[in-house]
Amino acid sequence: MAMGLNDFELLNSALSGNRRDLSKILTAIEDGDSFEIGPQHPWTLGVTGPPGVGKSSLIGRLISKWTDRGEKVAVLAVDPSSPNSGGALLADRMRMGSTDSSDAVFVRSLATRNHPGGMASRLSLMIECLAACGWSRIVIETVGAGQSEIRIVAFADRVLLVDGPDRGDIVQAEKAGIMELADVIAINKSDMPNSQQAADSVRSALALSQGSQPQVHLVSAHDGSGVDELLEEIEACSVSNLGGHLRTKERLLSLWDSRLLDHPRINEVLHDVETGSITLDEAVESLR
Ligand SMILES: Nc1nc2c(ncn2[C@@H]2O[C@H](COP(=O)(O)OP(=O)(O)OP(=O)(O)O)[C@@H](O)[C@H]2O)c(=O)[nH]1
Ligand SMILES: [Mg+2]
Repeated sequence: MAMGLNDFELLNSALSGNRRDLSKILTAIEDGDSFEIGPQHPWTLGVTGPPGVGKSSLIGRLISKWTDRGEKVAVLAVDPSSPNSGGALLADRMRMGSTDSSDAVFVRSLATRNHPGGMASRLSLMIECLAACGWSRIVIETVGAGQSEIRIVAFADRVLLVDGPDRGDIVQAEKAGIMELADVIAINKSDMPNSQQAADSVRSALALSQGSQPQVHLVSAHDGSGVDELLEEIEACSVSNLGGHLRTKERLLSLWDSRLLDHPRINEVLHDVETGSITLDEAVESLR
C-alpha cells in the first residue's frame, strides 16, 4: 500500500524533527507501507550476541559517548517475542549513562513475531527513514545470536558481537557463524571472573579461522572500562573493509525468505505439498 497525502504530511513533519510522527511512520513501515525517501547514507551498527550478555547496557555506554560528541543516536531493538520489553529494557539501561540527552536519543522496539516473513524488507526502509530524519548513529540490537539474528544484523554496515565470560555463550555464537560476520567482538563483564580467559579463547578460535580477524575487546558496561577503545574501533570500521560478501548474501537470503513467506499463495501451495498433489520442486516453480 502506498502512502497517501496525509502520510506525506506525516513524512514531512517527521523529516523536520517531529518524533511522534517519526514513530507513526515507523509503525506504518512495520505494517507494510512503503514510500520513496530519496538516497540516504545511513551509519549503521548491528549489535548481536546471546541473551543477557549486556548488549543493551553496552549500547547505553556507547550512546552517552556519542551524544557527548553531538551525534543523534537511534536504536531499533529487534525482539522476537515481546512487542515492548526490548525498548523498555534498553531505556532503563540508558539511564545509567547520561540523563539529559533524551532529545539526542530515539529508541524503538520491533516485534518480529508479527512478521512471518521476517523484518528484512522493512528494516532497510526504517533505516533510511531514520537517516533522513537526521539520526547520525543507527544501532540495531537483536536478542540472541542465531541464524535469524544474523539475517537482521546483516542489514547494518558494521557488526558488533557481544559475548559474556560464560563459555556456553561463546559456543552459541560460534555455532551460528556470527563470528564470521562480526567486525568487532566485545567480551563484556570484564569485572567478572573468567572474562580474560573468555577473551583469550575467542582470540584462539579466531586465529584458527580463515578470513578477516575481528579485534576482541574486553569491556565492562558496568564500570565503563574498555568502552573508549571499543568505540574507536567501531568508528574506525570503514564500510569498504567490512565483510561485504557475507553481509550481502545474508541480506539477499532475508529478502528472498520474506518474499516467499509473504507470497499471497503460500498457504495454498503449502497445502498442496502436504496433501501430495504437488512436489516441493513444483511448489517452488509455482511460487516464482
Ligand atoms: N557484572 C556485569 N554485569 C553486567 C554488565 N553489563 C551488563 N550486566 C548485567 O547483565 C544483565 C543483562 O544486561 P543487558 O544489558 O540487559 O543484556 P542484553 O544482552 O541486552 O540482554 P537481552 O537483550 O535480554 O539479550 C543485567 O543484569 C546487567 O546489569 C557488566 O559489564 N558487568
Ligand atoms: Mg538487550
